[in-house]
Amino acid sequence: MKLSFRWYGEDDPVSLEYIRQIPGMRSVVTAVYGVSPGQVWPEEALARLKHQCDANGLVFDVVESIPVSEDIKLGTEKRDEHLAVYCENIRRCARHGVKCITYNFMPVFDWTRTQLDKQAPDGSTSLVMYWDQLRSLDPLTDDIQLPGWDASYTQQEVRQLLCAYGRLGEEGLWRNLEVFLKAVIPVAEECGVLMALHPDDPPYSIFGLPRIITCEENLDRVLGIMDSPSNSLCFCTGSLGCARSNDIPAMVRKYSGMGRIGFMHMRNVKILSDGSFEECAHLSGCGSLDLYEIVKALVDTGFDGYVRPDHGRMIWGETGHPGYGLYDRALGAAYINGLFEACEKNLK
Ligand SMILES: [Mn+2]
Repeated sequence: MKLSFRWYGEDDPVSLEYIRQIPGMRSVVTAVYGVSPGQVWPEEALARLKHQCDANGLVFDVVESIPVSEDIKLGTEKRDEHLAVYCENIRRCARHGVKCITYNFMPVFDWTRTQLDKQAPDGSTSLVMYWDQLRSLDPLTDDIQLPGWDASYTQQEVRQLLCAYGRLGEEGLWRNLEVFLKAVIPVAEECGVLMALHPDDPPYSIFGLPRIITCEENLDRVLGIMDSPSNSLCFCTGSLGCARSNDIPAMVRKYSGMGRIGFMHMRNVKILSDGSFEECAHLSGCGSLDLYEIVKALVDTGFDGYVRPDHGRMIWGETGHPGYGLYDRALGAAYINGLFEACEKNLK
């Protein structure tokens, strides 16, 4: 496996100088920020990222993410133009050494949480999603702003998007995903890039929006649309793991065995009795997921893709991007290293 770490660029309080000190760290996962979906990424910005990583002995070869515009997801009249830009961005990333590009196909909102700094008994804080907080909200009538949501939309725009996706429905979203994959996967193949689709977080409908990257049946369907190694998964254990019905170690074993996982996001999550969830430390004993069984499934199937510790808690007084501090993600990386070393030595 290739150990990697997400970096939000020069504004990230976590520096590359610190990231390189994590044992076994190889790759930087980043993106060109400040460019809207549907616009090309300047070559100079990509060259700069590569240079910054090189200067720190790290490899810039994973992008997270190139966002997919709502026009592509909705299939508006701007779709073809945005698809052409998307393909151009794949080519540009590849020219600067990128091998894996993450994206998601979630309508309107990225990940959904109700609080970003919920304090645990040990004093650490983490992201949580509590149904009793979410149920009381209705984006069609209330002016709500949840953490993680794109603040650039006005409430009126959010309502229009919600209505448009309501009309589109799940099958409409599937059709638009198919159009997207058929346009970008051949370009990715040509460039030697893996497109890694991140699951919906959490993997079920929120506010009636269609969500399709949610479960084994639907992941099978995605991979079947284009039977190409470039049509791969970013398997996020914490996102898929918020639904008890997803058997995460079994799914990892299956898709890694098929050679269809380009990128692993590894984190743990604690599912509560009403289906709410709390992000927690990576250690299996701290949450609902068995990280040992997940790593064992990867090692048994000869996984050679990218792995990164996903969201960490905020500990030791650190502040910064919620979920993306240095300390707890570094602890996660060390734990992941240990699990891989043990599983690999056991195999021999
Ligand atoms: Mn993830």
